[in-house]
Amino acid sequence: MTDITLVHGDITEQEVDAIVNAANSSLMGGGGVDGAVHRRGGPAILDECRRLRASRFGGGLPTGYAVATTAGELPADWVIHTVGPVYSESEDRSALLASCYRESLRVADELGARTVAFPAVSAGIYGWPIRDAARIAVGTVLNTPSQVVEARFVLFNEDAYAAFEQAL
Ligand code: AR6
Repeated sequence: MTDITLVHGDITEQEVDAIVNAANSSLMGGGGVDGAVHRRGGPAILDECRRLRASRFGGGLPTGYAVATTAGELPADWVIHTVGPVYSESEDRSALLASCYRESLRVADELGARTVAFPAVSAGIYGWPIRDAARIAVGTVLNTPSQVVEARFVLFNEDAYAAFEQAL
């Protein structure tokens, strides 16, 4: 049974077994959470991402998938990179967003991670409305069996925190 907790803050500072990165399919870094993860985690993360691109994910990590690397200099042991869908008004992509959480928990189980911190995947640069993103995030984690004992949603601002509180 996974306990869901909500905190205000910066995901890169979390002392958990694994943090989830809201990456893009290149795995080569970007802004938002991804920028902070690579900036604070140091070059070891990008080195491993490059190796993943050269081996398993030549075409990039597909949307809805997740893959782990070292967390470099971050307090966590691992970073689980997942690629959220860009929000679309004309197409329902919520199954892909749910897949990000399900796959991240699956990878966490493979690693033996028991505490995992998540950002609000897709709710920043990828434009997902926060209330809907929160509903999908909380609902999927609650409905996905795993060995993770704490799924901690780390919310960067007041709106995001309120949306997750309501979803919970
Ligand atoms: N800690 C916790 N939450 C954060 C942090 C942080 N340090 N920084 C931002 N947020 P985003 P996406 C919140 O844009 O929408 C990158 O360029 C933010 O307020 O990081 O999935 C990637 O390379 C928002 O609520 O991820 C991709 O190209 C949430 O985290 C693209 O952005 C997610 O915002 C992915 O966009």
